[in-house]
Amino acid sequence: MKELEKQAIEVLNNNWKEDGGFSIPCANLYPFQWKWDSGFIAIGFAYYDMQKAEREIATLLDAQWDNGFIPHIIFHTENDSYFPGANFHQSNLHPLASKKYKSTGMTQPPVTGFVLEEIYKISKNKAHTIKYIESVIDKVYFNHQYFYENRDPQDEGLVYIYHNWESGTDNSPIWDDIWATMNPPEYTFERRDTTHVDASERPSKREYDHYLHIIEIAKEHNYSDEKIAELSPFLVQDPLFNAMLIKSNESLIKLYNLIEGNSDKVEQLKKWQEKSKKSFNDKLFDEEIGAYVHYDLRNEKPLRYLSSSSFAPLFAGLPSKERAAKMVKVILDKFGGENQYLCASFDPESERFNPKKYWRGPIWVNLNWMLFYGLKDYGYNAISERVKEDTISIIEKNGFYEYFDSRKEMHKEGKAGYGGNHFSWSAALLIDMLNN
Ligand code: 2M8
Repeated sequence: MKELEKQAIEVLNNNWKEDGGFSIPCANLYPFQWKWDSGFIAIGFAYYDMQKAEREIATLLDAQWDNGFIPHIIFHTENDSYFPGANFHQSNLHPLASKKYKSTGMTQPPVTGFVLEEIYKISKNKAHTIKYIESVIDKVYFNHQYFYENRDPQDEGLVYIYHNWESGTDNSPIWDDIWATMNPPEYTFERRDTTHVDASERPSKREYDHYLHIIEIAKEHNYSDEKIAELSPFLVQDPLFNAMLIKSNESLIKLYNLIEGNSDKVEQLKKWQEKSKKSFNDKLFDEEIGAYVHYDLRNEKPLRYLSSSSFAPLFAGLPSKERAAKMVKVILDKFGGENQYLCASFDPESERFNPKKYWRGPIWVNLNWMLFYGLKDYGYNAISERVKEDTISIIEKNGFYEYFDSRKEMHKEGKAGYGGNHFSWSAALLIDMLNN
């Protein structure tokens, strides 16, 4: 085993909380369980400790609400190193919220379905793993049902997110267009993130005002989906989020086919899938840009920007071969210059690009991981390998950071890793890439 893989295992083991049966993304900065982090982390565990992989997902699913919703943060412990915490979010306002766990009232990209399939592929004891999957898969199905029944007001097969934190790409420049339509009050609160990480690498105070304001609106209506759809100033169909749902639908179909007696669920999943795939391609592909873009459902217009989310649909097999070829050209022309590591999280040619600031430009390992597999699936082996080699290289040079500068010259001194260090999904997905 490579030294780097050993280090990755150490990062994961240190972030594991045995009592609660879950992992934190990173000490101090993110001291609870996050939904999509958990999925990526479980993939890493599956290579060397299947029991932890299983518990990670089981714990997440244990926090599911009675309407199928799975929250984005589960506050397993009291910890004031993070803001906004459980007391701010007040998930108990929703009548169907979990009585066992405090959480947020928003969600994150639905990765859990495809994570189960990944775990199954990695498993050396398939008979055991399929039994485990059988014990949890209905909860994931119920979560997809929640999305289709509550987050798709125009019955398009595309679900909305109502908060930038639901996208996972928190302060993406794409959201600037939405902030320009809002004028929230200047709230008084104490940020904790900027006590752990340099403020130049995190969102601004004014951005946080917007983030909190949307939650205040949702809270005023007890996190009612109907009211949120009617009133939230942020209502977006996100290509990353929807691609994750579609990818997970596909995995659920495959896994249910391995378990007897689920033909009704498979039929329903196929129906969702057909509609979702069609709308996704009809509505979210931008021919001029040559990739997928977000759609602002509140203001009824596309948000025409290139970001790493624009390429995530490759991972879900969504674009036709012709479209995939266009996307690859865009990746190489705009993100893949010889002085750049792949793949920046936002268009490096845009004036909104900032290579140090969180989701406004830096490289993220989870998005690279999807790109690596997506490109490989479409037969772009050389560029897929480049994404993998670049990912390994930036971690080797800097450590297991949360995000990385895309400019090669910045890596010479090994100080081009930003945000939190010893970050779980950077470690987990590196383990996967090293084994593929
Ligand atoms: C970041 O988001 C949290 C809020 O959810 C934060 O900044 O406080 C994002 O990168 C998100 O995608 C990630 O899941 C989370 C934990 O790693 O951190």
